[in-house]
Amino acid sequence: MKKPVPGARRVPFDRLIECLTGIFERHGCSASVAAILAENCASAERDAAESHGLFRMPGYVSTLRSGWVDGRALPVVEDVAPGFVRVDAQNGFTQPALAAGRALLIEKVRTNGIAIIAIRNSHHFAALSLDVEPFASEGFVALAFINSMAVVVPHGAKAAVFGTNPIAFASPRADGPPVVFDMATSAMAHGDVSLAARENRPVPPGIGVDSAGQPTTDAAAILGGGALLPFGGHKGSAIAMMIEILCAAIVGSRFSYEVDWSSHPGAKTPNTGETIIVIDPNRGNSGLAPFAARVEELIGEMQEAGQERLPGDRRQAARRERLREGIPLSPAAIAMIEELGGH
Ligand code: NDP
Ligand code: PYC
Repeated sequence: MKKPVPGARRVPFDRLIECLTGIFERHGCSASVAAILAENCASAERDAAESHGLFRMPGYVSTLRSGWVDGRALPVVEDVAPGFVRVDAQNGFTQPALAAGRALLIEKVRTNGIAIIAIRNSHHFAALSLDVEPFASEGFVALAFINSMAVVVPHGAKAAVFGTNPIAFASPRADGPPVVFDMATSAMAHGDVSLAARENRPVPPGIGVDSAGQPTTDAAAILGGGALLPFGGHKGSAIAMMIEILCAAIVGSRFSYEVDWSSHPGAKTPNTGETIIVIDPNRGNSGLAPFAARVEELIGEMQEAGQERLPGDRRQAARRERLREGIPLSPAAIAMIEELGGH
């Protein structure tokens, strides 16, 4: 785990949520939207998801100020088929839209064994793991996708078309918290490239290209006219394409390349879509062993084979430590919070 920055102050998780709620409300969110976003952002910070916690607060605020997103939007939930919930976020944030559709989604999963929620006209600026983990805590398997903004060049192409389009997956297991993975389908998340640029650090080779399409390790060149590459060459590129289809085409959202901030200076959040597939694993039980026990067997085998770190382990360890000791806030983070009107 990263060492806390010298001079960092620890604040309790609930206190951080309270402070961020105030910032969101002060910048035009309704009380309910502010509460959801604040908990989401503080949870990312609690889990040491550095590129999608407090780092995102200035972007949220400049986007709200720009008028690009509606912080008071009331999502519209539609029951479109036995296994299909559609939510129009009405140009608001994705998390309140997911909260609005969640009860109907769970009811459908319990009835059918599987259901999908497809959210459109929505802004997601956060860590996707937080959207899937609660389903696994209730005993379901969940798979989520978001498309973002065109910063990723398809394999072999010359211009950015795809977003950084993350996938997150969560499954219950018998002897521990849900096993979760959460990953951008770009070779690096845009947020991590931005952190590297801010700290004047190079990124590893294979992450991106400059404005002439040449490979570069200069984070600023990738952000300033260059682009990111998909992870895993043609394979990651195909998955990024699938996510565009699942998040945009399936529900009438924008593709990443259709996001256009030019009329709203300061806007940073993509207005696209999120799709989540939720499965009741007990419906598929073959009788071999309960689902969560089978997952535990698989994890045991992976560990026996030498995998010491599972996906999600780092976040869980950070969560345990930060809930106990408080969330470390660097002097720069404290200054940023104060500048945004937080106290
Ligand atoms: P990482 O590459 O850091 O990690 C991807 C996954 O692999 C995580 O589940 C991680 O677990 C796991 N992992 C990392 N290293 C190891 C290892 N050595 N052994 C086993 N497992 C490992 O994530 P990304 O940089 O791709 O994504 C960062 C965040 O950016 C995500 O939360 C994502 O949702 C977010 N994002 C959001 C977007 C949006 O539109 N809102 C767009 C793109 C990204 P662990 O988490 O425990 O480290
Ligand atoms: O880090 O790639 C990213 C990202 C895009 C939108 C929100 N986060």
